[in-house]
Amino acid sequence: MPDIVLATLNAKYIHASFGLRYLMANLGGLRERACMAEFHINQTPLEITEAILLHEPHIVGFGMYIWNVQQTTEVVALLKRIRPELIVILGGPEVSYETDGQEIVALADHVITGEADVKFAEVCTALLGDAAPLPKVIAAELPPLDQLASPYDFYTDEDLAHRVVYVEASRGCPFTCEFCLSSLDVPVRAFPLDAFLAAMQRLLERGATQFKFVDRTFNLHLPTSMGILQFFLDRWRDGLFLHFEMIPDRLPEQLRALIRRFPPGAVQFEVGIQTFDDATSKNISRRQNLERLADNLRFLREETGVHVHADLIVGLPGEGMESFGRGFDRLVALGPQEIQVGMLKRLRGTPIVRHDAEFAMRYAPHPPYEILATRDIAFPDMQRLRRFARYWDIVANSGQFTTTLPLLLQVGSRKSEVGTDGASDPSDFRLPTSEFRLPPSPFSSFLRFSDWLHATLHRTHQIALQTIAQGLFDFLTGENGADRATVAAALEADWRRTPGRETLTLRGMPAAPAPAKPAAIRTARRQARHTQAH
Ligand code: B12
Ligand code: SF4
Repeated sequence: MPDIVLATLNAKYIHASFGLRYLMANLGGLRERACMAEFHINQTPLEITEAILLHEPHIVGFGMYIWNVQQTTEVVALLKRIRPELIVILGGPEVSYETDGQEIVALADHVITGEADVKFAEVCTALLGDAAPLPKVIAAELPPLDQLASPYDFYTDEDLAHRVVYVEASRGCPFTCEFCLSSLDVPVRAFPLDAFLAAMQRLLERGATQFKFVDRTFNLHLPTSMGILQFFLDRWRDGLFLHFEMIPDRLPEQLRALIRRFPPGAVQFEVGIQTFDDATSKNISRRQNLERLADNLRFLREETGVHVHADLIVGLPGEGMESFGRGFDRLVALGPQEIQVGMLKRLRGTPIVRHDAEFAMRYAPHPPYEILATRDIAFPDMQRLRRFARYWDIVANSGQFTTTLPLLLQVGSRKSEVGTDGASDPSDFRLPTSEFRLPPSPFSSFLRFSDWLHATLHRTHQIALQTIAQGLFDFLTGENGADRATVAAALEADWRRTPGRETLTLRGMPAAPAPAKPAAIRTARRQARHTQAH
């Protein structure tokens, strides 16, 4: 039986815990006395507790993140009730700052803050030997990356076949965005590139196809970014998929030339933009060159097959509904395949708290500590934007309605502005007051749809795609007075893009004939749907 169990609750089964694999790899002589136990947040605390206790460990280490702190607190409470002598060690970003007052910290024996790759082994050695008692909170020094044992062999064949494989060529971020935990991770440190690429080679040989880089800013150091891209390009095979996080205003010509050479949909860039408002950028200490950003996004969309996933944040200090809307419209015009609208979260340790008083920032007290209201966005409007984000994900980011979406976003499409074809009457839906301040634009058009959809369905989750299609039809033809045949044809085209589907039936339209011969069924990936549409 292992003396040490390294456990964590992942956000979903498909996400393997990278942090635990580092700790396992660097346990040295204790490695044979340890095992990993990964769970996901939808498993019950009792089931998790039972599985951990089956190992009869002396020490359990938990990887703590914003997505698992509530459930892990229950697990630790159960473990301590059943086996009070069990030593519980916590680590990870959620317990690396503001440890005072956290329920789970009170329940645990030790907390190791920061990068614990090496420190965890040291602490376990001390606890399993007869060293002097250790303090409750132990700070890990930054580990020397060139001396760390590689974690990649701890991805099993099952991980490689069914889960996202996380990899990293560097740690830390030189930027100081106040909402982000990585702003505290200075300085930037790189893993030796040759050893890193050798590890990637082994993963490729073992059949890995999906590589998700967790480097905060992939395009920070040009020779390294180019070395990595060239490495994968030289070994390219069908089915490979690479994901990188990048800063949007740095894409020199040498990097552009390499990026152009990847096949469509094979590379995804997550581009953090967060806000287009200068004053807001200043408030959160984020520097970006908006002109270069626009030029780079245009390049990526027009000259490459890269899937661009751009992030905006709702609720930043100083950003109101209108300025957020203007930013959203600028981004829509730049045409990324996905716009991730995220609600601001107050992450433990981040300096954004300095704005709490001036901007009346109100965050939920429980994880994920989402913004509820600010000086510039009252709670009812924040709720509208939260729903906007959710519906945008379902309708736009999903890639399911790429033909219909432009009909919804086109400016000047309201019934009052373009007249009506005399179709169904609008429901008793009323526009919320702040709507009247917003000029017609993709943002205000989608916000109207989002308000209407919520007033009609009263929910934002568990909505069948057929229900969304009907909602789009009813809104566009009823509220916007669009031509019924045009909308039905667009929805039909979207529907048929996924082969093998039943015919789309829309209330208020005769059923369209089914296609003569269904095409072969392919894996329906979000990226693939966007690629087919553009
Ligand atoms: C992969 C990832 C995810 C995955 C989930 C992965 C999983 N296993 O389930 C997905 C994409 C789902 C995700 C989602 C979110 N994420 Co995320 N994510 C990451 C990311 C990019 C990589 C994590 C990683 O592997 N890092 C590399 C490893 C080596 O570092 P590490 O995990 O921190 O581990 C080290 C230490 O923490 C410590 N440690 C770890 N485990 C243990 C265990 C013990 C016992 C000890 C002693 C120490 C220890 O030692 C490790 C080695 O140095 C990080 C950013 C980053 N680059 O780290 C953000 C990050 C973890 N995510 C973050 C956030 C905010 C989110 C979201 C809320 C974002 C959003 N949507 O708004 C969501 C929440 C999801 C939900 N359901 O609620 C924050 C976390 C803040 C927090 N307090 O936890 C981070 C740090 C990003 C940031 N810069 O702000 N995320
Ligand atoms: S948001 Fe991105 S650029 Fe800013 S500190 Fe975080 S990781 Fe760095």
